[in-house]
Amino acid sequence: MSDRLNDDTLAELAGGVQRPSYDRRILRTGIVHLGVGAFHRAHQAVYTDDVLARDPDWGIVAASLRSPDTYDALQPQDGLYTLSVRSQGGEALRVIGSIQRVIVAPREIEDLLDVMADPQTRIVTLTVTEKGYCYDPATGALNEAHPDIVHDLAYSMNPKSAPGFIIEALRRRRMNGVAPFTVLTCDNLPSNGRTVKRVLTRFAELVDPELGRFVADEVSCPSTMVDRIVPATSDQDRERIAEALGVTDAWPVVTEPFTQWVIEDRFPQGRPAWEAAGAEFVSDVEPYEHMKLRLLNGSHSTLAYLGYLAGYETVADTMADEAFVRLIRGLMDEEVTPTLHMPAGADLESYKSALIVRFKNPALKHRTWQIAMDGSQKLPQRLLGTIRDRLSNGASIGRLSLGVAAWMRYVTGTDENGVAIDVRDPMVARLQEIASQAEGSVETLARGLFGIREIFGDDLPATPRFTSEVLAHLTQLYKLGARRTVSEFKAG
Ligand code: CS2
Repeated sequence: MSDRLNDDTLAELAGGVQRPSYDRRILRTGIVHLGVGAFHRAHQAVYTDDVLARDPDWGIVAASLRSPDTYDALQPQDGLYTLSVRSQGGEALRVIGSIQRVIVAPREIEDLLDVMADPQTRIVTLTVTEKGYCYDPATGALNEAHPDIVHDLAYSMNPKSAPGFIIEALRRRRMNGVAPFTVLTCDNLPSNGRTVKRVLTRFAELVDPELGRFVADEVSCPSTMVDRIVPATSDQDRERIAEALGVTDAWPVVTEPFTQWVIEDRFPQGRPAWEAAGAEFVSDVEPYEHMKLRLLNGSHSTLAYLGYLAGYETVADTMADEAFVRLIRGLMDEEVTPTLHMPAGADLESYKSALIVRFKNPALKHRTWQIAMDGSQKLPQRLLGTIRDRLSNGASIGRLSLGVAAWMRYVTGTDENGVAIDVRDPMVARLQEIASQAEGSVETLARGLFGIREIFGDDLPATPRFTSEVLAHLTQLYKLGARRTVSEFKAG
């Protein structure tokens, strides 16, 4: 077996592999990151790696809030890992050095709170996925009945959830007279900064009303739009990358050439010069966020449910079917674009054309099953917000409602051949209870799922144009299957 990637073997790496251009030993920790998954390592950690040579104050301590897997892979590597950028044109490898240390939160609670409370830490970034915020997807308010929130309010010094860690760390900073860090969410939530601020303020209020006022008045939560497609790493990726490096990397991350980060510039304690790495600082992220969530993620979820049901393993496989390309292009051009209000100079046409190319990238094995996860948390901002805008203008929702119907068909947990689907969703028990109670009636199934207020709110289930279109598509999906439904799709 070859050596492991780490500070000692860095110098031995095969030629052509880019490596940190700065001295890692002099880094100081300026950022704590919560949720050290592949996305963070292919996005914010890379932007930060780009600026450390000029400013060593922004090293990252990254925490997993649940599993020790990333720690186990990265700790023996001194936090180093490989970023593989893949396209049809080939693969470029780069070793990223910005993560100084990985912490497994459940077993090192005090360590994590210490570093979060340290005055040197000035930003806490997050990629904990939609469900990690413990909020109600339909209203964006803290879900006070969430088991982790109930736990964290009862034992606030021993938190489990992201809001629990942040508020306890802010409480300690306030007690010590240390200014609060900036909270920078990098998840695909609607109005992500505002949502996080709302969730944190409410949580703090429940701990102590004065702390609530402090969070409301003093803590900055800029909104961000983050974009880079990062599929789960496979064993094949690991083998290919080890071969190319000449050393073993237990957990490289694989991504596409495209990357984008749009951030509201509200960092009272300072920030890295991420613009030097290509980040865009703006005063209002919302138009970019709508563009990205509705065009990219809305298409992604639609492709994931329909593609999975049609028997396609990856997004690229799905996009090799021209009928799906037509559907997605129509979804973007005719149903999403009219709902967007972009600042002058934004080029939606090139963004959409680039999206089609990105989805088709055959070098990325982005499984439809992966994107299909957690639909209950994703549907509102990816499809339902657009549907509401369209309905209020009396405009068509044919493709958007087909996406919703495909989600309904998918979460029943049985595919078109009668084979079980491994549905991953925080609401999976409720979804499958509804499916089993429907006893084969498509109408009862749809009615049951529309009744989930946390997803559909009170308005959509009471809007016959919406419910009847979804039901018609769902009926079609059962009758014809996903492939024929897509190939025979006609805009109404
Ligand atoms: C995907 C996103 O898994 C998913 O739900 O839609 O992770 C998507 O790849 C990123 O948002 C792209 O920026």
